[in-house]
Amino acid sequence: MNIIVILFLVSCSARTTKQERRFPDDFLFGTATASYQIEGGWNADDKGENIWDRITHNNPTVIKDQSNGDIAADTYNNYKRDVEMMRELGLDAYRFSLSWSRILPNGLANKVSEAGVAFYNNYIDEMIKYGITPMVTLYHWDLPQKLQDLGGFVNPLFPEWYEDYARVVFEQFGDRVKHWITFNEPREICYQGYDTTTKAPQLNATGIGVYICAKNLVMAHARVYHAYKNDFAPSQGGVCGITISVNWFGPKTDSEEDQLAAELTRQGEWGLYAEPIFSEDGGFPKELSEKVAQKSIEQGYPRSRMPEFTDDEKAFVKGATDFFGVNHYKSVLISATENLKEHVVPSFYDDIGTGTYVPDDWPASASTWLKQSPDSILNALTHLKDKYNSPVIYITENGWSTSPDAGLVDDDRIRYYRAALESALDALDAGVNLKGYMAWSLMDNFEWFAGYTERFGLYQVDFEDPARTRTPRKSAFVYKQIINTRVIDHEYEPSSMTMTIDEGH
Ligand code: GBH
Repeated sequence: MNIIVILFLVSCSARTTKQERRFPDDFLFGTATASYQIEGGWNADDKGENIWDRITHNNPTVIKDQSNGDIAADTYNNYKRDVEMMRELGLDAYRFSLSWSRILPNGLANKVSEAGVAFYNNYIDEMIKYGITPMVTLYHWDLPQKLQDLGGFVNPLFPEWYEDYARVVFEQFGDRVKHWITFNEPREICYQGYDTTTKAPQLNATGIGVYICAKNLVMAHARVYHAYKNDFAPSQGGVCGITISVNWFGPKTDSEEDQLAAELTRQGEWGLYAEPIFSEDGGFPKELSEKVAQKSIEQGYPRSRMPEFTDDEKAFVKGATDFFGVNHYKSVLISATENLKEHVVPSFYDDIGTGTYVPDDWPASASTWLKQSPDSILNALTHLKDKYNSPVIYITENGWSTSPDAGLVDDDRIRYYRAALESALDALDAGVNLKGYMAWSLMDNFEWFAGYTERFGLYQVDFEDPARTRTPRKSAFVYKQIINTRVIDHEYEPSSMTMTIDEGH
């Protein structure tokens, strides 16, 4: 009798919590990857060289294990296996990026590669065949080298080149692809690539490069958005947005100066790219642009190092998006007075002038920059909701790294994903217009300057094996269960490590 009552109570309470916290049926669950990180085939057919081919070949010591993406996970030859993995997981959607120089070997649109287009047609068709929604990023960091030789993102013609490329892409793939993302992570393109040496093309134009790049990038995004809306969306019927890395930067204390410091940091880290597109006023973020203007004059520059948008440009860019793609990994606490570092003058971090702080007791991943942070997604997304009038949001990346020898039982990754998805549910409860979630990543891949020393995959990839065999980690089974049930069951343990494709996928 007693046992029956207890069993009844247990099953009842389990059911109510599950029913309270459910992801909607039309919520898009997926995984994300990027061309240079997985494809390989770096010189297949007539593909042109890009800036990651160039840096890894000419300057390999900047990569931690001196590796490159020449073969990577060899998706160029394994794309059917990739789609099989998507079906195993039961994904609704798959986010991947196109290699510009695979499609346009010269960067410019005078020549379209048949082989490059055929590869992406095959990949997309294979997804469509199994009901998986492709979400395509036009640019995830692999600029054609020929365009870099002309200055890349800081050449004033960049927005034109980018629109030419995008039009080719929409013409070729827009009949099947209905979710477009223009850029992945402008901050990493502009700050890391042009203001520092931490990403290709390592321009290191401190305090200058980031701002010129930011304006050109935002203008290029808007051109492509308008081209799509005017000339493709009416017949193709899709949506077009941008993905920005929005980690949470909260004040270390409640003091007014820490709050202002946190705001300045947010303006620099992601507001430079979000504000011109999503804000009411348009243009670069106010406090930061005033600060940079003032410092520039003090430093002897004839004008601000941060360019301005004309009124016409502001109007062109404002509202030029259908959604806000958010790559979110962590939180950082910001102080106006503590942990201030010496920075080169001029430079982006000298301009911002705030200190960062990460509590010691937040769990650490294999990446020095990544710690599991409480309420991180909730804080970031409710902030965007309040600031920008409830935009449609997709989380286009979120994930956790383990070390190469950590194997298949990745309980720390599972803990991270469960906490992140709880935080996403909190955001949904708070009224955030969140439509989907893409886990980074479907499989292990080339992790930029970290090479293959950090692994983000739900599937492990054996990079010693010419076949680049993929094997599901424990987290793959847990993610599959969440997608299938729309519920986060913290007790769930996979009964075996054998993956199958369920009916309907
Ligand atoms: C994403 O960036 C990228 O879109 C994706 O390609 C990448 O694989 C994934 O993260 C995992 O890293 O080395 O200390 O200078 C996330 C934001 C910003 C995280 C730059 C790594 C480098 C820190 N990234 N950061 S450091």
